[in-house]
Amino acid sequence: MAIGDWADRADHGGNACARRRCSLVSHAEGVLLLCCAMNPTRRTLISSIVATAGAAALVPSHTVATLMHPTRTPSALPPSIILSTWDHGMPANVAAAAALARGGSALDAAEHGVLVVEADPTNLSVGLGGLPDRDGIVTLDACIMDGTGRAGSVCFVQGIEHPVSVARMVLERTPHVLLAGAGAERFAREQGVAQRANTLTAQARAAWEEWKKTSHYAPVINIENHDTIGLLVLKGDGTMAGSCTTSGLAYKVHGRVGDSPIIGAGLYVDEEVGCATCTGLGETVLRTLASFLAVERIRMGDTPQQACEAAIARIIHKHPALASYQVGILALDKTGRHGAHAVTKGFTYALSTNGDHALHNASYAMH
Ligand code: SD4
Repeated sequence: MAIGDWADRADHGGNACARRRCSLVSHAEGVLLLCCAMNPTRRTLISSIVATAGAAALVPSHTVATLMHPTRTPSALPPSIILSTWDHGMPANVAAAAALARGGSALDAAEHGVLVVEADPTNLSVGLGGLPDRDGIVTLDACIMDGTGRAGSVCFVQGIEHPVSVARMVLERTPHVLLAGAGAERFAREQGVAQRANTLTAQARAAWEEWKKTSHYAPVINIENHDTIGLLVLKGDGTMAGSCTTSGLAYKVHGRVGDSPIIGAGLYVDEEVGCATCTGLGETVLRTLASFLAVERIRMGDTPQQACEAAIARIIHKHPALASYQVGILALDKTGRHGAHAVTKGFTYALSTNGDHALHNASYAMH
């Protein structure tokens, strides 16, 4: 598939292109094209594209919010904030900001941001380019949630290019929260989503073949393999949403589902308080419901940073025998303050404030 096709599908979720109605799409596509050609220098390249897009392309989201809510004055509005995991958070944030700038909702931004990463065939831990399970099969997990508590998830799905969009369909078109496996795939097909043959990319196949030589299971998650994308949005009107999407742990047991599609584990959003998302070794996050824990800590008075540190401390406390693993957590409160913390060094996150995008290193507990 041509890079342009990937970019087009990413920005429009596989639906008909609406670019003629949108003057900002070309900027988002610039990032998408770059994203699809990731290489060792991509951080520098992304930064420069992001800077260009951020400075020149994006209408400040408080302007959009003001247009949509004319009774509020700009000075009364919190800034629009987008927070997401790892280096691939940069192009995701740019796409999410573009969705807000087009007048989209926080939920639109949460979906459109991560579509970029799902569509990147070179990404080894998100989307159909991801590393497979032990049997050589890529299975995907994703969820999306808005600030009022509406949530949708899919897990253990195959051949679906944009599981986050199917998760959104679960949210908007069913009375349920979570659909799994073949049932989720059938639901997606019924909603008009094309299911593709679930073949490995050449890159993923080569890695799997190499792994099979030893079949050594070592869930090392760090900047080198980029990991899951979780993305949090606070729109200028105070509404919130989040999304989380992954191919899960490489070489997992077939059928394994991680934290990413589980509401409260990989993602939790409550716009009365704040939101949080996790990345890393999902079993530790499932056992502690770390995203829910962080949001509840904010509810009890923690800053987002304190909440992230408390969640990571709980994970470490509950896993004393576990050596050499990584979990990163991000949190955002309703006033726009953010937090980021990890078990060990190396967790990066992208922070965007009113169209100004920057990559940061999170603090970490184990030195
Ligand atoms: C999971 N938290 O499935 C996710 C992250 C992951 O490779 O494993 N990424 O546990």
